[in-house]
Amino acid sequence: MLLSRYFLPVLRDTPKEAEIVSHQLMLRSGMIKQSAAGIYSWLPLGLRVLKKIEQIVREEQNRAGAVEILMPTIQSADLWRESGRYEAYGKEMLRIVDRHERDMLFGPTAEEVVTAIFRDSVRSYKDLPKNLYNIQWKFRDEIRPRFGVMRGREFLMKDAYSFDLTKEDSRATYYRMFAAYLRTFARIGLQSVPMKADTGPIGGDLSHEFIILAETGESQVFLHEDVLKEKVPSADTNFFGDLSGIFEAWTSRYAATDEIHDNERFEKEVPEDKRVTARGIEVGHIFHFGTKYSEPMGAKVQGPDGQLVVPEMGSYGVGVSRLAGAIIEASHDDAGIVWPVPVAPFEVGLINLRAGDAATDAACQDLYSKLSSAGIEVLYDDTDERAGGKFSTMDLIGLPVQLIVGPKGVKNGEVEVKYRANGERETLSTEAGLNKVIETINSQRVLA
Ligand code: 5CA
Repeated sequence: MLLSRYFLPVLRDTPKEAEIVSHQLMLRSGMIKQSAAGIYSWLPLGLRVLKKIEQIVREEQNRAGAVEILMPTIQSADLWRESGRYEAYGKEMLRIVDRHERDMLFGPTAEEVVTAIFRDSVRSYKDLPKNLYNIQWKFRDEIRPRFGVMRGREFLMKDAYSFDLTKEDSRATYYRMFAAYLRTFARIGLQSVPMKADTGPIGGDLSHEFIILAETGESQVFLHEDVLKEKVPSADTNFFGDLSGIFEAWTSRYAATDEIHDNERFEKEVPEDKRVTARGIEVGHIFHFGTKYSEPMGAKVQGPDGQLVVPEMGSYGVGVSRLAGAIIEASHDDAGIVWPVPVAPFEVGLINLRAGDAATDAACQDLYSKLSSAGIEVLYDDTDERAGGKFSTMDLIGLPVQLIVGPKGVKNGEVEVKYRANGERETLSTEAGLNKVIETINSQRVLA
């Protein structure tokens, strides 16, 4: 992509309305634009990040046997009357009346819609288990939308819903989603910690939040330091085998948010030098709630002995748009964002220090096409802005590697490579620089 053709409305000053660094940097780097309180447009740079997060979430859901669908944003109130949640959900639900005076709503979650899909099309235990997910916009009329996309009113969520024949099977599904979440956040470049949680309006007997540690997090968290050393399941894990060992390993030590924190237990179970108190951001939340929706909504399948069985359910959410902010909270410096390669909007920023100079233009064009042919995503700053402005924009938008090309270097057959994460720079021959950039990006793209 040529910067001269791109739409990158960067701001030099920090917008006053933004309280936390991710919100400030998302506005400054032209990723998002507020449209109304808690409602944002995603501009090109932000949209690329959002799509990358979405794709990683999707790949890990698919790996764990979940099947993608797409449910509507607008739902019928009648479905929610069947589950008994229409009145209970309260003011966070945006209620709409259509032209025929029918009560509709903008979905804050989709347990009812998916249970209705299931009940009308699955009849036999032989069709179980099923796990259906979608990545769709949700609306919750939060009383205090704040922190940009971290607590929005409209936000993108991945929500999966599982149906199993027995409690035992649905536990196994819960563990599978648990393991998938560990991989998902690790692939995004984040260290997540699962913590036992309250179930709130979703309900159920078993629930975990996945928390990213960051100073600006909304929750206070308490944990045993060694939880941070647990290993994430590798790609060759058999996701359809017994995953209870992974679950046990990650949940055997103390880890809780302030909502359910028990200080006496914390001090009893965790040696003093292992106690970590920090702030965290909830990026995922999983629930195991049995027949809370399947029962009242009449979802049943024929069991092996001919009797009707009400399936056991769970639901599993990831805050896809919130993650864009959470990554920035976890990865930035004074100059701007520092994107992990797997979610970077572009992988390489190519900087032409003398746009208009024929030799420099030709060298940049050559590097641009070679990187592109190697499958690297490049944002090429071909504008005639001064060098200082180019450097600060590149640092602000946080692309992992910068390739800097000026007339002097071109004469000597050299380029400069800068690594955004540690600020290191090196001057290499053009060919060595090109290979180094390709190697660096490829080595950081995927988690084994
Ligand atoms: N039905 C369940 C699971 S699919 C559910 O709705 N869970 S939830 O309420 O915990 O939301 C799932 C995830 O969405 C949260 O972990 C959080 O990351 C994200 N989320 C929730 N509310 C907001 C919000 N107002 N803004 C941005 N993200 C949000």
